[in-house]
Amino acid sequence: MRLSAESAGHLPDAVSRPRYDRAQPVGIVHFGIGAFHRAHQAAYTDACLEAGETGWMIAGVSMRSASVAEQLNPQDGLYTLTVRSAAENKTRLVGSVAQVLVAEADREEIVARLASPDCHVASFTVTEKGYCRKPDGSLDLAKAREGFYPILCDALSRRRDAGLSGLSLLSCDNLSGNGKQLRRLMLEWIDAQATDLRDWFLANCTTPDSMVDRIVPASSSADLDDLEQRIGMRDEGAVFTEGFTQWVIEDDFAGPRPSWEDHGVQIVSDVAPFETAKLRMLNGAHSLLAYAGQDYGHTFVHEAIADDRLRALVQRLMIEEAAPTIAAGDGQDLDAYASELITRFENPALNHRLAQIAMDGSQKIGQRWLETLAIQQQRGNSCEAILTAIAHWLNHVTGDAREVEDPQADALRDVWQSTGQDGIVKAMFGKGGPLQSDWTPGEADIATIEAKLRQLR
Ligand code: CS2
Repeated sequence: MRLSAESAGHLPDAVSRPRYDRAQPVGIVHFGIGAFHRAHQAAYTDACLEAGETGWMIAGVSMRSASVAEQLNPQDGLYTLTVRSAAENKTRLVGSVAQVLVAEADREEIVARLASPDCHVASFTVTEKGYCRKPDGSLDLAKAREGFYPILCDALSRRRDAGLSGLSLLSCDNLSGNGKQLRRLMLEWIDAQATDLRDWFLANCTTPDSMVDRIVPASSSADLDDLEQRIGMRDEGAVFTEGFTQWVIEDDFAGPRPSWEDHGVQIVSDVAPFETAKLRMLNGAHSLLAYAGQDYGHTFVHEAIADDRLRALVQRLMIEEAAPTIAAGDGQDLDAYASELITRFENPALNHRLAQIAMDGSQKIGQRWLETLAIQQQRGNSCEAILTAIAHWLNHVTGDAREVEDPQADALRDVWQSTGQDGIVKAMFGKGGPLQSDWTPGEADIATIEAKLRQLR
C-alpha cells in the first residue's frame, strides 16, 4: 500500500496525523523542496496549521529533477517525518505540502501560485549554488536564467500589475546574510532584465535573513524499507532527521506569515550572531569532517567524530578558531554550543554521509572557513585546524580519490592540472582564483597547507 490521503487512515496510532482540513489556500511557494525543507520549515508550518491557522499550505517547487514531485504528488503531498536517536524512532505525518511543481514543466502554474492574492511568502532552500553567484559573489546572469530568478521576477511583475501586495522572500540557505544576498542578487537580475520592477520591488518586497538548523541526511532505500516495515505502507517521500531543530528569522516581513514563533521559531531583529555561529562552527566542523573524515577512511559523521584525531581538530576549529570571531548575542554561549554540536554529530542513528556534506565545497567553504581565516589573519593568528581542513579539501578536489560533486569541479581540476602541488594554494585562493575571499594566504599558511598535502598525497 502506498501512503496517500486515502490510505493515511490506516497508519498505526503511534504515527500522529494532521487533523486540519488540507483543502485550503496555498500561502507559501517554496523553491527547492528537498529533504531539508520537509524536515524543517514544512514541519514548523504543519504545526501552525495543526494549531488552527489557515491559508498556509505550501506549494513546493523542484528546480531541476521531477523526483520529489514523483514521490509526493501520488501521495497527495503527504509524507512522514521520523526523528531518529539511539533511543527511538518517532514518526509523524506532515500535511503542509499541497503539491510539488517542477520548474520547467510547470512554469506557468508556479508563476500563477506566486502571483495569487493567497500567496504571501516565497521561501528558498535551493542550496548555495542555487543563487548562481560568480566567485566574486556577483550574479552569474547566464546561470541565473536557469534558476528561480526569471520565474520570481515574472510573478512579481504580475503582482505589481494586479495591484497586489509584495512578497516576503525568505532565504533558508546556509549563506552568510542569506536575505541580504538574495536581495542584492535579485536587484542585479532586475537591473539586467526588468528595470521597471526595481522601485516596486524595493517598496513592496522584503528579504529577511534567517538561520536554519537541522541535520537531515538524504533518505536511503534501506531507510524507506525499514519505515515500510514499521508503518505498514510505502512512503516514497519519507524524511529522517535528528530531534534538534532551530530557525531564527529576522523580523522583516512584507505581509502576513504563519505564527511560527508559537512553535519554537525565534523572530529577532538581528540574525547575524546565530547565523555566523552556525555557519562557522556547525557547518565549518561538518566540512572539516567531510574531507578529512573521508581521507581517514570513514563514511558517516558519527564515525568521523569518534576518531580522536578528527575530534581534536573539530574542537580546535570550533572553540579556538571560529568562536573568537563571533560576537555572541544575548544568551548565546559558544562553548556550550560547541559541546552540543559534538553530541549531535555523535548521533549513531542518523547515518549522515560525509560524501553528502562534501558536495559543492567551492560554494560552502567561503562562509564556513574563509571568513574565520580572514578575521584571524587580521588579528595575526593562524588557524591550524582550518588550514588542515583546506589541505583535505584540496586533496578531495584533485578528483583522484573520489568523485567530486561541485559546480566548479572542472575548474578546480584544471587549476590542479595547470599548477601542481607547489603553488596550488595561491592558485586556488589567490587573486583571480576560483575561491575569492578576504583571506589572502600568507607564506606560513601556504607552508602549513602544503606540508599537510604532502602527507596526504
Ligand atoms: C551540511 C548541512 O551538507 C552540508 O553541507 O553541513 O546540510 C548541515 O547538515 C545543516 O546545515 C544542519 O543544519
